[in-house]
Amino acid sequence: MRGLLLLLATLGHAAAEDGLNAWLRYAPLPNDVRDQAHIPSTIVTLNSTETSPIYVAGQELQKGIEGILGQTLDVTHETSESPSIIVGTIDAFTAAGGELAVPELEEDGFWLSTKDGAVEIIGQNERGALYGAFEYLSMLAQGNFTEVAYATNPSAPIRWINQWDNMDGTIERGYAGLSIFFKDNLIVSNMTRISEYARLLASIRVNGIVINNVNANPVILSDENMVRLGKIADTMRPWGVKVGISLNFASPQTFGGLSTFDPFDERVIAWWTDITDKLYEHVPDMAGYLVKANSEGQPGPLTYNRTLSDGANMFAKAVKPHGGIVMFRAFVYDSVNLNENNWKDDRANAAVDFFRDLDDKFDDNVVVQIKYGPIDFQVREPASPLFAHLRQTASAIELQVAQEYLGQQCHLVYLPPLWKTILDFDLRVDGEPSVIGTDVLTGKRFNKRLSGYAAVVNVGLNATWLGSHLAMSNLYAYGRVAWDPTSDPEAMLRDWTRLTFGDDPDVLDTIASMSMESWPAYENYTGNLGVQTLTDITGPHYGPNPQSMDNNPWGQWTRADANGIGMDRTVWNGTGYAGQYPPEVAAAFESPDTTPDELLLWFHHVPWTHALRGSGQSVIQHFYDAHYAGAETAAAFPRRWEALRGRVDDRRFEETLFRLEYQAGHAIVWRDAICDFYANVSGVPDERRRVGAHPFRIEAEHMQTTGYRVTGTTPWEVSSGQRIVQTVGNSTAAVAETRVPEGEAFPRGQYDLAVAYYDLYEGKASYEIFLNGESLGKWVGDLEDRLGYTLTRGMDGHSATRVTFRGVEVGPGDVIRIETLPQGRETAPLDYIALLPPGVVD
Ligand SMILES: *[C@@H]1O[C@H](CO)[C@@H](O)[C@H](O)[C@H]1NC(C)=O
Ligand SMILES: *[C@@H]1O[C@H](CO)[C@@H](O)[C@H](O)[C@H]1NC(C)=O
Ligand SMILES: *[C@@H]1O[C@H](CO)[C@@H](O)[C@H](O)[C@H]1NC(C)=O
Ligand SMILES: *[C@@H]1O[C@H](CO)[C@@H](O)[C@H](O)[C@H]1NC(C)=O
Ligand SMILES: *[C@@H]1O[C@H](CO)[C@@H](O)[C@H](O)[C@H]1NC(C)=O
Ligand SMILES: *[C@@H]1O[C@H](CO)[C@@H](O)[C@H](O)[C@H]1NC(C)=O
Ligand SMILES: *[C@@H]1O[C@H](CO)[C@@H](O)[C@H](O)[C@H]1NC(C)=O
Ligand SMILES: *[C@@H]1O[C@H](CO)[C@@H](O)[C@H](O)[C@H]1NC(C)=O
Ligand SMILES: CC(=O)N[C@H]1CO[C@H](CO)[C@@H](O)[C@@H]1O
Repeated sequence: MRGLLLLLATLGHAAAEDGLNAWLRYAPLPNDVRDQAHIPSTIVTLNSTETSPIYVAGQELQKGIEGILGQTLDVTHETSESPSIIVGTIDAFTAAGGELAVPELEEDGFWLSTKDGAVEIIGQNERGALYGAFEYLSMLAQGNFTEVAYATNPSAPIRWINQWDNMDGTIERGYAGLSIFFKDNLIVSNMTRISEYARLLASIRVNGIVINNVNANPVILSDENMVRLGKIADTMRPWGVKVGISLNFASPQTFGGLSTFDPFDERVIAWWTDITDKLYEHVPDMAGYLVKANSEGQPGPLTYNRTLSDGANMFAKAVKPHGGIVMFRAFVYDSVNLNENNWKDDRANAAVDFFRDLDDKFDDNVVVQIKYGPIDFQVREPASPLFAHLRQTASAIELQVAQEYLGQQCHLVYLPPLWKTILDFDLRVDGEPSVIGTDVLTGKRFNKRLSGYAAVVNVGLNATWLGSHLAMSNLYAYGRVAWDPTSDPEAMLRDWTRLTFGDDPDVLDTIASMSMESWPAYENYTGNLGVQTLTDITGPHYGPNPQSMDNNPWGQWTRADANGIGMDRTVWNGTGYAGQYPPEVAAAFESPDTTPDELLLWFHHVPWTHALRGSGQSVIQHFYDAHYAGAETAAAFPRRWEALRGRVDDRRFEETLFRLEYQAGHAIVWRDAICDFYANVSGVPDERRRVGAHPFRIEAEHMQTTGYRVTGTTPWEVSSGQRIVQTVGNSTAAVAETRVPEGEAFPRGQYDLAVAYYDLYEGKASYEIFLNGESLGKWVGDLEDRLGYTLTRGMDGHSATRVTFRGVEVGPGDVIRIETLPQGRETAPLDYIALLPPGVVD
């Protein structure tokens, strides 16, 4: 019995640190800190209905205070004379006889006061009061017992999440397991994870969620799914989160059996009205619809020669009587007819071209949802100029917490510094301040009632939600940024870290500094100077594949050739895109002399030797230097994390270490691929002679092998020396062996021994490495189980990876031997081994 109890206790502890509670762990504060807390002994919630966010706030406060301070507070619903933590709406507070000199609260805003021994958490509405309770708990969890009294209001009314979950349970750009919402074309019936997700969203003040993919399957409109959607809404409503859905424009035809989906056809209008009315019977407070139309093969109104606004307004009219809104995506472009041979063709022009003349055509409950940049979630883009053109139409920005193009949560990339480049950007509309975050998205600049934020989020069934513990800072920060776009990225990160890992100063500093460097490092080792991410744009958008950018109609061109690189987007000689900005901004982007270096290649086609404004260095030398610097930064991440051993619970420590090690290896794959590729294209060698020179590597194709044959990769630049080996058969063991060269190259000493190989899915090859006959370690090609990125079947920039054995004693004449066993499609492909002296990253 004792044994069992002990076991249960251990399990309980372990479960608490699997990541599921994210930043809402309510971990106990140290006793000396606890002792400083003086809080009231009762919680009064001014609503006793169990589904009320006020009631939920009371439960959450009770649970949180119990965890953080070890005090069990009673929850009542009646005010009393003794000091209490009181939670309610302004109306309920006043009705209960409370007096409050509160600055004006807007929808969802709240007042928090901890003065005079009492705590007042008063919301403009029930949702606001719940947000206030989470704010108070966040302070307590961080040991912050300062007396405060302040009101806070959201920057914008729309603070939504877009899930790209498919009805079959997969997730488009999902890297953390299957959907928490769908399975087998049905909405799930188990609401546990959905409720937990709503709790997380409430704590970051997200008030709406669209649960299904914008590439929408109309089966979400089936009778059974409507009933189940009602259950999701009931589950999320107590957390103040409204539910919406993505629609497929062709549903009247493909799902409803009509002969058309023309938005002007009476039958089509009646069909949508009927569907909408039914949906609102199940979800009376449904947030509304999200629509991707006439984009990347999706149907839309253009099929019938109707305008995009005609299409959007059809939905707007259907939801209007119910108070719903329509989020209509501006991500419309022609992905078929763009021709790179035409110097003037430009996908970046599309959104403004499509929407500019429609500004006075949208109904007032349509919100045009605009991706932060004109292309698609690239590592660096200028702010979308469409924000300057929609003066009468409500608009929202589309950000990304999912890391498509940005390392798929297998690379640490903290995104708020990227968002900040957009939100702080001043469009200077009519020569007046028009900062995207504080002026445009607040609705103030153009006097809009509706405006705000949507973020694509890919939480899945994985206990970590996003597949990576550290990636959760992006979700946390998203909510805070939508509430206040001036939020400081590092301050948010530090709050998140204290809540997620506790307040050990070394843990705080390490996570803060690594995260703050992570996006600059990622930009360094992927695509620089505004050339875009340089990933495989026709494939999974993950590893390097610079040549995939050009010679196709997708319009993510680099125009790289022997003479130069970059898109000429000037008005005088290029695609004219720069001219889509208001005059002051357009003038700056028109010339390379006034374009910021980080966007140089976005706006200009320049010779490889073009000197940057900042460093005076050439474009190509900057590519080389940035890639080496970025890979070096990433190489330091696992070492820095390693120094926290024992200060972070084991499970989260090991899972994070594993990802950071992987990232360090993949950053070198990126570095070498991009440097080798552009050295070849430009013909300009690296001044510092690093590119193509790898004195510490021994290529697999130069090793003595049995059962292996020499092959290559696609693209060529993701292999060192352009050659690899893979096993001859799928089931027979193979060996690659080498002798460490005699002479000066590798004096006897400690080395990090790295092995570069390829990890495909549909197979798990096994490897064992020996030094002078003694095993150093084994591994299996099982990244498909351990990382969530989009897997591939080839030897390419996605499957290229490394393992590293640290501090191995090696000297001239030693024999290094790798024994492998292929499995399935995984033919134990090997690229090279590297013997790295301390401090060398290669
Ligand atoms: C209590 O909460 C319920 C559910 O949110 C709500 O409908 C009701 O109006 C609330 N009552 C008061 C007095 O605020
Ligand atoms: C404590 O929390 C308040 C309210 O969020 C904040 O203004 C203050 O900076 C925090 N104090 C510390 C030391 O973090
Ligand atoms: C519902 O899901 C939760 C969380 O995944 C799980 O723990 C629970 O067992 C499930 N309940 C049922 C009835 O399957
Ligand atoms: C749309 O207009 C074009 C030319 O304006 C015409 O050729 C085409 O038939 C029209 N399509 C429909 C579906 O009306
Ligand atoms: C979460 O994902 C990781 C890697 O993708 C995997 O190792 C782990 O088993 C997953 N855990 C759960 C609970 O799904
Ligand atoms: C102007 O555009 C042409 C292509 O139309 C291009 O070949 C040329 O290099 C550009 N001139 C400059 C100075 O960028
Ligand atoms: C990125 O590259 C630049 C240019 O080489 C370098 O100055 C900077 O330190 C690098 N930053 C990171 C975080 O790698
Ligand atoms: C063996 O590997 C090759 C690729 O090298 C693959 O095409 C083939 O399907 C594999 N066979 C099996 C049984 O997995
Ligand atoms: C491996 C590779 O693609 N090498 C290319 C380098 O560039 C020349 C042209 O300058 C090509 O002919 C090679 O194929």
